[in-house]
Amino acid sequence: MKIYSNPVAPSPKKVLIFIAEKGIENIEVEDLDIGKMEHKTPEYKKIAPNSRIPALVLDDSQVILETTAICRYLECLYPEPNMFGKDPMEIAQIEMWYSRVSFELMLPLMHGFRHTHPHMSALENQNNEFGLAQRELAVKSLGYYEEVIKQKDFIACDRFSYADIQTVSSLQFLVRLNKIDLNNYKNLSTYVNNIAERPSFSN
Ligand SMILES: N[C@@H](CCC(=O)N[C@@H](CS)C(=O)NCC(=O)O)C(=O)O
Repeated sequence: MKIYSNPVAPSPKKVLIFIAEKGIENIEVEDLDIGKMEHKTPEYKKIAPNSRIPALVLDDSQVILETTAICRYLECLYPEPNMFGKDPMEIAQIEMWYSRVSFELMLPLMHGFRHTHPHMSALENQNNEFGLAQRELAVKSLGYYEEVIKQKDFIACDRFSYADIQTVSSLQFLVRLNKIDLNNYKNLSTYVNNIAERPSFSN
């Protein structure tokens, strides 16, 4: 199998963290330089028509796009350690927190970054006003999640799960790119720093 990735892009990074957590060793990584538009070449568009990374190419040439779809596929092939839930309540909690974090935190942070950051002008049809409004929403959400995480080590259940990969990746990358200082959020900083000590996050 081969994963198309990029060393600083958060979406493929989530898959690489997932692969490391699972200890999967048979996946080749090919980095694409987004700055040089290597993800928009006709060759890559044959693999990923939406010009996004990550993309997982199987040995029989089938392609899986979308970070979570790739991770779910790998979870089926490599069930341990479990990342998407072992019983109905865990499955529901992980899905619930994954979705809530995606919509309430990651998306406003992502739009805030993509619509206001000069580096994104080549990739996004930027609307500064929209970006600033999304950033404002993200700040509200950070205040909310600062309370949510207060008594918890993990976002969804009493162990590390896919929902933590989504949450910590969003907080590590996208908060900074919105010029927000995560140190102002003591509980979230502690949560992120603890999880970031896992070997899977150090690659
Ligand atoms: N929903 C997709 C999003 C993938 C995505 O947006 N990847 C970014 C890198 S983190 C990308 O390819 N950006 C290129 C662009 O915006 O042109 C997923 O979860 O995999």
